[in-house]
Amino acid sequence: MPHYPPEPFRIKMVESVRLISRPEREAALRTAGYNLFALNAEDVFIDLLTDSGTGAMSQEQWAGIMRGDESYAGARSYQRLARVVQEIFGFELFVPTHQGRAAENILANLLIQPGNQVPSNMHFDTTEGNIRARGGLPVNLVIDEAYDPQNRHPFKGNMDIAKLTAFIEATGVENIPFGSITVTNNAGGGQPVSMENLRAVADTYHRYNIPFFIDCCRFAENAYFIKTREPGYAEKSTREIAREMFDLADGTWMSAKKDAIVNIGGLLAVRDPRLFQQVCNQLILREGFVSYGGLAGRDLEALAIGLEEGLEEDYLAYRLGQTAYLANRLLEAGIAVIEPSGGHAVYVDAGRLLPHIAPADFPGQALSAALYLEGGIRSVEIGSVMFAHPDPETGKMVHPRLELVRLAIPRRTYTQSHMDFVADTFIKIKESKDGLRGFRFTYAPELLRHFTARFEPV
Ligand code: PLI
Repeated sequence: MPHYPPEPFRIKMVESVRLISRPEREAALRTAGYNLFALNAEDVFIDLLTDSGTGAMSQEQWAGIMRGDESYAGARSYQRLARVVQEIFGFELFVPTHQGRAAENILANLLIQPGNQVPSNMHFDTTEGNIRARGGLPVNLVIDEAYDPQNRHPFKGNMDIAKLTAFIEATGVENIPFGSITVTNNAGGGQPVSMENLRAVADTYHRYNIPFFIDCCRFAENAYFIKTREPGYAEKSTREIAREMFDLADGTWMSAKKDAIVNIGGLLAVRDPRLFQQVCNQLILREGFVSYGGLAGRDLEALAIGLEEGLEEDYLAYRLGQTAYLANRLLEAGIAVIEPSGGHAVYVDAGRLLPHIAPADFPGQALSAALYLEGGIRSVEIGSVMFAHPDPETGKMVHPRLELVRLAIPRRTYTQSHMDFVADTFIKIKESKDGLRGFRFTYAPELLRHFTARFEPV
């Protein structure tokens, strides 16, 4: 008996992966300064660093790549994408971008003044970075349940409406250029946001005339969670649900490298024609003409096809089933993960597994390093390495509430036996976990430091 719906595809092309020897892994990790981003991908056996741009494209997408129209302006592939964006998102005004953070950069550049604050359930790191880079302050207002890994609230990505209202009143509308929400909530466990909450968030922003943007890179997974978990949505298609989500918003940006199952791409859509004009001007300055935005015509074609494939329900059932399978195997082995399992990744509670390593010594980094050494598995720390920052007033380090390791599952890429190998590796690590040590920085940049920091063992 399979443990989750069988893959609704078969494999037509393969890419070899190899588990290099333990001494080779030790040397690779040392050379990388104990930062898994600095490893050569060939030295990784199962790569769960990210689900971003790492999925397998379908035969339709590859065929689309061959049909891509590379005209500089008004390409056929752009028009196809525009039709799909209009149908799925309901936005007439949009531009392609080369990825999600390019859209964030344009938006932050146009809308954020120093001292402004931008609320969300939880901002992801690039969004935080782009807001801070313009002198703004990202503010996370997710419900408290999100910080309790064992709380099985079905929509732990929800925003706390009371906190949001209090935040707006305290900050002043004039200091809030826009409000956002991330679906699913990547920084908080890939947890979905309910339609009821999206509606309440939109109502709250709109009551104060604050434009509402959705950071929507995993919107299809969010829509499927709504279908399966929220009363009243079982009979609606994920496509209808997605449209209902976007109808609430004044704009959205997407890293298409997630739910559109492409290796590169993004988009930014707005309703306000005046803002759209400014977006186009910025895009031309930084990314490319409005009908390609830093992408090739073939990328636009694959993106248009991937947006539709990413909403297919048999695919989503398998996709979320695979994540839940890995989460359940870890839970059965007594390894705490964020529950219920999220969409694109399993988030292991490293703080709980390694209580002898203080947040300042980066327990998530210690667990990530151990996973690589034990099984050649690459994960990413989502804890103090990524999010700890000095308090602007006191200068004291503020640590995030959870020290997590994310196992992000690329789309349509790994099989159930890969998931079993990952779970078995965790079980081995658990047996000798008390011997694991923390890490300290030998180099750390000011913003987005997890990408390029270097470490040494404490
Ligand atoms: O990696 P980009 O620039 O295409 O997208 C940035 C980005 C924006 N929002 C959210 C919620 C993300 O998850 C995100 C990128 N995520 C990455 C790379 C990840 O590994 O989760």
